[in-house]
Parts: sequence; C-alpha cells; structure tokens
Amino acid sequence: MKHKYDAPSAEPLTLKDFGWSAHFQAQLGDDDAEAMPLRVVAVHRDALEVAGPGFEGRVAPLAPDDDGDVATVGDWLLAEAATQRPVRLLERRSVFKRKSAGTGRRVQLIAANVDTLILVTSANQDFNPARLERYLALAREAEVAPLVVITKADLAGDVADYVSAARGLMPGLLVEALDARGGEAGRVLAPWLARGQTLALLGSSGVGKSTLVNTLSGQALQATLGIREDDAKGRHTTTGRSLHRLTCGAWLMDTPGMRELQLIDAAGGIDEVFEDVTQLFTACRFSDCTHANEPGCAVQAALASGALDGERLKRYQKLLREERHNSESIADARARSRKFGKMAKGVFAQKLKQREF
Ligand SMILES: Nc1nc2c(ncn2[C@@H]2O[C@H](COP(=O)(O)OP(=O)(O)OP(=O)(O)O)[C@@H](O)[C@H]2O)c(=O)[nH]1
Ligand SMILES: [Mg+2]
Ligand SMILES: [Zn+2]
Repeated sequence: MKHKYDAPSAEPLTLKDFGWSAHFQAQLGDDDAEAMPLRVVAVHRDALEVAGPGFEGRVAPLAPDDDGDVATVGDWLLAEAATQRPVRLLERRSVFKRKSAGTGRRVQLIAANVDTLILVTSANQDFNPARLERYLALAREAEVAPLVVITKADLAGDVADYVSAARGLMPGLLVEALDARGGEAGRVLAPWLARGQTLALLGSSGVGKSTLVNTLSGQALQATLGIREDDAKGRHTTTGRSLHRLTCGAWLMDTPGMRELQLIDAAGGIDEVFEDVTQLFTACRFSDCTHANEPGCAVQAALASGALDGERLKRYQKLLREERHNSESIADARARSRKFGKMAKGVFAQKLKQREF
C-alpha cells in the first residue's frame, strides 16, 4: 500500500523518519512488543489523525489520563496493531502549553515533541518585542531551541533594524529574515530542516506561517489569505494545528495565528530569556535587593550606564508578574476541582450506602 508520506519509489519510512527517538523507545515494555507507535498529525473534535510506518488515518481519541491530559499534535501514541486503537500516550520530550484564551482557568496544550520552535513575525506593525519574549519563554521552558523568522523582508526597507532588535531579545538568539513566498526560504532554513526533525510555527495571524509551509513543502498544502492593509493584521485563515512532512524529511507544524499567549508554569523559561537581566541581580550588594533604590544595585547601575534598556526590564517584570498570576489561578482551579472530585466521590459513596441499607 502506498502512503502519503512515502516518496515515489523510495524506501518505506521508518519510525525515526516520523521523529521517533531513544526517549520514546525507552518507554516500551515487554507487553508493548506488538504495539504500533503512531504520531498525532492533527486533532479533530471526535478523532485523532495519526501517521506512522504502515498506517495513516483517523483513530478514536484516547480518554484523558489521571491529570486530564489528552493527546495533542506531535504526540506519540501506542496503538493496538490489529485495530489501530490507541492504548497509551507516550511521555513527551517537550510540550508547549498556555492558559486558555479568555477568562477560563484551563490549560491548553499547543504542541508536543517539537525540536525547534519557529517564532514567526513580520517586518511590519506585527513586530513586537514583548510578544516575542513570551514565545521565547514558552520555548525555553519546554527546553526547545527557538528560532525567530522575520517574514516580509521583501516589503521592508529596514529589515536589518528588525533583525538586530530581535537579536537583543535573548542572549544568543538566532534570527533569520526572508520572503516566506520565495525559494530562498528553504535555503535559509535548511540547517533546521534535517530528516526526522520536528518544527512548529507560532505567531500572529497573517505573518506567513502557512505560506512558509507551502513554500518549504513545494505544495499548496495550506490556505493563505491577504492581511488587512490598515493595521497589517491577518484574517485567522488557519483554524487548526497540523503537522506536515516536507520532502527533505523534516516535519513542520502549522498553527492558527494566536491572539494571546498567556504563560503558565514558565518562570524558568522567562529567567532564561532575560538572562542578561537576571545575571545583574547576582551583582547587587544586597541579596534581597528590590532593584528600586537600594545602594549598590547592579540593575540601577546598568540602567544608568545604558547597558540595560529600561523597557526590557519593565517587560521582564510584567511578564513575570503575569506568569505568576496565571500559574496561581490555574493551581487554585486544580485544587478546587480535586476537592470537588473528592466531595463527589463522598456523596456517591453515601448514596451507595443508603441504597445498601
Ligand atoms: N510579500 C510577502 N508576503 C507574504 C510573506 N509571507 C506571507 N505573505 C502574505 O501574507 C498573507 C498572510 O499569509 P498566511 O501564510 O496566510 O499567514 P498565516 O500566518 O498563516 O496566518 P493565519 O493562518 O491567519 O494565522 C498572504 O497574503 C501571504 O501571501 C512574505 O514574506 N512576503
Ligand atoms: Mg495560516
Ligand atoms: Zn538590585
């Protein structure tokens, strides 16, 4: 049988081609000898779209595990070989999550088992240091290497300014500028697109994520649509997440443009992104320095000398405050739902008793 992901007349794909590694292999026990590993390439309301050596198609979703976790795009599942019925979700190598948009106190999984997070922004009004820093913290919290791709370089006269502004957002950050519609995108991104690698595209609507998928795959896989002229905002063309195999053998995930990225449990990631700031703290005279007006404060000294940008410091403090608030409210909600779960169990037990007597 021929599969979508097999190149014509090429060898059939192996697990490694789908992104399998020792991390997943180590989770297989003796009972799993017959099991079939499958990768989730899209999540639908009532089915998971999966692919692996020898099978691709839709399977029933897995029931949520004890933590309420469900499969997300990029996940690895073990399925019964004969029926392809998923039986177990494998522990992830990396996962991106955020607080659900709106007022809900829920966690939303964005993607799993990603090697490189491509933060896509455009050389226009979309470019926003505070937003990029959030995405970077998301990547570093998941221990995933980030890459900033600035699209629409062809439309901007001052693209070098965007590149240098982006480079300042995290020590050692890699940044590329390109025309997402053009053939050079493949050449520029080639170092990240090795066989079996998984990359996810995240960014606002209209920055060219789907355009990149199409350019890099050489096919019109994803719909794209022009942006609003007045404010450069996109029209939320892509509505679901999906993982695509490129002919070079890398996997590229397209995602819907994000309106908002509220971080949770990401304090470590934030500190890594702002390492230039947090490093200063160790040089303050007092270990409990608030960096406001104490003598011997290294932060105040760096601000005075111009070594530290006041705006970056403010963004760091704001992001940390916000992350703390989100994480606490999610933790509260979890505790409440556990308490409710216990109470419901208690009531249930009571009812059983009443019936018995
Ligand atoms: N000139 C130019 N146009 C681009 C570039 N990248 C994307 N576009 C155009 O920008 C528009 C939006 O691109 P999409 O690929 O649909 O954007 P998206 O990020 O997928 O947007 P959502 O699916 O809404 O999140 C389309 O008209 C693209 O042709 C680029 O590098 N240069
Ligand atoms: Mg899109
Ligand atoms: Zn200080």
